[in-house]
Amino acid sequence: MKRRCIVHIDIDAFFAAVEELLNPALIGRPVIVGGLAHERGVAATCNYVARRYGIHAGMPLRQCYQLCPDGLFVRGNYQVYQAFSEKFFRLLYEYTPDVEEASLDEAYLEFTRCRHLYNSFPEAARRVKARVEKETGLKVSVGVAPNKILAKLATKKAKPAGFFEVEEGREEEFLRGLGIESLPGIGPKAQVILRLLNIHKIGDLWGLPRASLRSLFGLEGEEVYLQSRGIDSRPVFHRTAPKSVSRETTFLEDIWDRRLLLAHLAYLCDRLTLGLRQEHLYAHIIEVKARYSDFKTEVRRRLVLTPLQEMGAIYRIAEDLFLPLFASSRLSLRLVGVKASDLVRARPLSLFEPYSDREERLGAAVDQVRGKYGFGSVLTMREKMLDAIYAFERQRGFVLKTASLTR
Ligand code: DCP
Ligand code: CA
Repeated sequence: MKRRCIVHIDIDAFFAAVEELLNPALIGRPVIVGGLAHERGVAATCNYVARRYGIHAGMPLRQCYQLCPDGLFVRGNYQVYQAFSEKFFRLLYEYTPDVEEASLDEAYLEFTRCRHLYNSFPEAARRVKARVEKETGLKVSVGVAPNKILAKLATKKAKPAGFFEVEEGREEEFLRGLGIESLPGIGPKAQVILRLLNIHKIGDLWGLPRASLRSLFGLEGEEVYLQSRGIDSRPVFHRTAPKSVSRETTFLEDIWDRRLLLAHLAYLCDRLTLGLRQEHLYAHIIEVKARYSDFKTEVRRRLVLTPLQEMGAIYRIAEDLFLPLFASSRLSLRLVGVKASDLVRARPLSLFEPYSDREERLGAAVDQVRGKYGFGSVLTMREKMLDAIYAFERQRGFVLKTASLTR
């Protein structure tokens, strides 16, 4: 089998680096992005100067201030970062069509398919790095390896502004000395357990039989076993972001009751926001659709300047759009739908409010509970009303049996 060539590329201190580029007076000083020092909320990121003070992404701003009172705090401007991100990816696609957009500032490139275009992969990867840095003005770190996990670990090693290649035959040597915390499968809890067993480096993990890992961590243990050996066959997955996400449902019988209609609307919004979270998308346009018993269909939409992902915020708009549609008609409804479009990837930052990841954490917590106990385990008051009407299959999740639900 031919050795694959994967390049992982990640912008250093992305938001903070953009701020430095826009305002060179910041360079060399600790910069914290996400809000002002006295504000509530947490740091979205900080530059490497600030990291020397112990500051990191996710730290409450007040704590950042305590660690570094001389730090320069900026709220940040999401639209600007988005523009840099788009430029970053445009450049990458010039080298290969196999680009996986892993996050706003991070990508995997695969050169395996277009190997005939390049004499040397590491050299090609260096060219990509130089080009991105020249065209965007931002520093990037680059890792080159035969698969994704090794490439990502190589980038970590290269940070900041570096380049690291895991050469053929030297994979073991590379992995051996890395800390166990660098593996994605090893969370804080697993770290504590392993450290008690005097396991600190990836190389130390090799001594543990597969069965022990499985009894320690269950299925995760299987993951850890493979990861610690640098085994990873995941393809570089080029996915284009969807243009829109929508959910709609046709009722078994036409509905006239307003509260019941709003309950369906809430359920659809809930399903819709689940889709947005899974794709890491935020919507600028929210749209509501109503089809009356005479099959006439009406659509109302609203543009929001701060893109939304959160259920409550999207539901409020959907309800606002929906009520007049319903009030203006004496007919009952046979279908309702919601749609989110003009989608952007990554979290919005407000110019007027400090950064906070409260909503994302809430969404993630809800998804986690539902993953375990089914969709119906967490419902809003409105949705609970549906619970009484439809027989929800809790084992298989929350399913509207009488209605078709389309993605
Ligand atoms: N980001 C965010 N919220 C987080 C983590 C990151 O808003 N919890 C934003 C700010 C970062 C950008 O995404 O600038 C990229 O995230 P990274 O994890 O790649 O962090 P940085 O690019 O800031 O630093 P590094 O040099 O470690 O990659
Ligand atoms: Ca980064």
